[in-house]
Amino acid sequence: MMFKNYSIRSIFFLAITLAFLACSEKEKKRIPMPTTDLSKVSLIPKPVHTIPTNSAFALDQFTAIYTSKNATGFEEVGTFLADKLKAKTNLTIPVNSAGANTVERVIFINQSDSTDLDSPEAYQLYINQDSIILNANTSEGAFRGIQTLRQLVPNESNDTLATQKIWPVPSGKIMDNPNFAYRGSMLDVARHFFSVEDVKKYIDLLSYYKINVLHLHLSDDQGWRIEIKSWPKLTEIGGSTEVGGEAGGFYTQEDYKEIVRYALERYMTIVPEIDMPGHTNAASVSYPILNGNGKKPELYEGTRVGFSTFDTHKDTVYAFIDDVVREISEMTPGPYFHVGGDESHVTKNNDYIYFINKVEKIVQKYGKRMIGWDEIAIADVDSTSISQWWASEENAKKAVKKGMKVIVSPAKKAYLDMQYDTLSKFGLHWAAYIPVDTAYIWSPEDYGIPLENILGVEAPLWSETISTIDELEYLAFPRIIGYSELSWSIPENRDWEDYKVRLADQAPFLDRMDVKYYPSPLIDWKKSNYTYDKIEKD
Ligand code: TNX
Repeated sequence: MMFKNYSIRSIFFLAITLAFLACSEKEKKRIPMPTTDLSKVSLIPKPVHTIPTNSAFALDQFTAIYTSKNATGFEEVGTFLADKLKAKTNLTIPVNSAGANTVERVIFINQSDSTDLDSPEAYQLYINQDSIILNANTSEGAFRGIQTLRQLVPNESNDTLATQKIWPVPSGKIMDNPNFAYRGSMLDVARHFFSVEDVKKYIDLLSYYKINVLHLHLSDDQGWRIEIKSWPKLTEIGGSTEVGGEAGGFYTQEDYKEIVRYALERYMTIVPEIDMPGHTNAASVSYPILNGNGKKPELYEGTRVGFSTFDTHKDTVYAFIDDVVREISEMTPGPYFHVGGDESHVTKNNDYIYFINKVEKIVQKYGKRMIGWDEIAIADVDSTSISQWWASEENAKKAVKKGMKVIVSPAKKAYLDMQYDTLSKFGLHWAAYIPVDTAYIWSPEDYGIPLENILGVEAPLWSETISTIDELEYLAFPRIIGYSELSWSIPENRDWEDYKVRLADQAPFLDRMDVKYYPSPLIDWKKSNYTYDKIEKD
């Protein structure tokens, strides 16, 4: 029964494992395991199916990781897991080491060819007393699977079971795959700049919850944040300011590539956004020829929106956009380029339509799919372009009519920059106050957008009111954890009462990662008795 879904290759692989384990049988003493319940572990996002078998795998110093040979990316996934287990437990677990004769238990990360795992991110976890087998058809699926495994490892060892420290991993079977392919967060690095280190920390936290897209809002009225070699003043001038008159900043192309590389290592796609034709003051101050609002552009450090626009009729503007899209696309392996398109209040309607039509062609010329805020659906956009619905239901309907996919980001529910309540230290409240329960209790499926048009969910974090990583974390956590579940887990597996207990159990992880989350009074946070040295980050 347990092995019903195994492919021939998996069975062969398993046979080798069992033979290997049998060899070490002599020295092996089976450690009595506590009774467990895999279905009660606080996993977020909740997997599709969980079947407990009430025993445990004894993770300890005699455990080793093996991965499928010649399967691209699998060994790296194994090494990633070993690093994270080291940070959590201080165990040094070898990966694919030959002749480790002290090994008593194994974690196999196995490339399967099972048709049950047809979505690229699907995985199955079989946790037995002596082995954990993680099956996935792709290394991406294996990567999602090891996030589940990380969450299954207890925060503390059980020191009464044997002479060595043991982390009992509850046994059973998990079968899982995502509800939506696009599970994103957006970070506005334009209103306030965030360093490469800050962005990496955010990426690492997001990937633990299986979020697979980070959308970077790289330009706005207050700042231009990405080096463009053919237009150097964008960062020299446009990158020098931010909201509130602080120093600004920008990513060099090397910085951006490093962010992309770090994200890719976590199977996360970076979506670059250059917001236009509005929200372009920083570009127009750098190169006034781009400006279309009839005024002399000046550096801007306030928070008003909707006053800037490119001149949509100048060839130079499109030559400029061609260069920008080309340079950024060359550094971006992901399939998307976000052109913004929101709140262009001083661009005439016809000019806006003309502009988006032309920019879509440029994006396609460089092999990318265009994403834009919901307003872009009023232009003659292609069905391959994507609308990010944040405000207007009418625009969302137009997008669906055009056969476009939609990213669901309703400001009233999914905006991470909205305050939790009237006492919140940071954030705005123009759309709503969004306490932790409101952020979770809604369904992307229930907004009248046909299921086949929903690409996924994204939670944007605008940065008018935040300028440090601590402030970023205060607004993003814990709400982003809920959005991960809204985009990964099926509706039947989403329930606030159940979720809030699982969320409470995230506290030890968040504390270990030094995340300054908002300790919402709606959650009975698990007290963290984390004692292990904080030097190494999980
Ligand atoms: C609206 S949402 C904006 C942003 C602001 C945000 C503040 C959207 C597409 N545009 O320019 O930063 O509100 O919440």
